[in-house]
Amino acid sequence: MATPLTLGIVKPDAVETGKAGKIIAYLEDAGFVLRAARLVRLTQAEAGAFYAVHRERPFYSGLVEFMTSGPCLPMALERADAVSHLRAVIGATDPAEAEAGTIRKLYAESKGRNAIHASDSLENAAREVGFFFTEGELAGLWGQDKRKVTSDK
Ligand code: 3AN
Repeated sequence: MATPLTLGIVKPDAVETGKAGKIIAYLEDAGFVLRAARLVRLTQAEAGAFYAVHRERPFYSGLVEFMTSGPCLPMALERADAVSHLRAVIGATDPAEAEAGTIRKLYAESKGRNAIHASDSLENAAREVGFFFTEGELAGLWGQDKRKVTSDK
């Protein structure tokens, strides 16, 4: 079975406008379990490294500036088919093109300020979860006995 963990980040626009709780509630209702989460203020170096894959894109410097503009909330999220399911529920990059009922349709302002990040592949999910959380945190926050079974909700 595919790894059930993926990385979501409530971006600075959604934290600033008080949407973080609503987004977490949406994700929990969609069957995701919060394995780890932390409010952080990324440095330029951290945001630049996280989005290094977009280094050559015209929006890169604006993206780094935005992601460092305020606190954001990285989350290690567990669910069956976590990567593909999170991509499905966040909706298109541009909220104007996102399907009704998706997180970006509900909470995003624009293509740049689009409320949430989600890993786009299994490989990136592993890298991105590791960018924010240690193995010890992922294993240690939930005792094995308390860990919820991955939901197919
Ligand atoms: P997604 O987040 O939907 O996977 P990507 O990977 O194409 O989208 O882009 C990463 C991030 O870069 C987006 N979440 C968005 O914040 C920003 N971004 C992408 N395209 C643009 C654009 N044309 N103008 C401004 N920001 C953009």
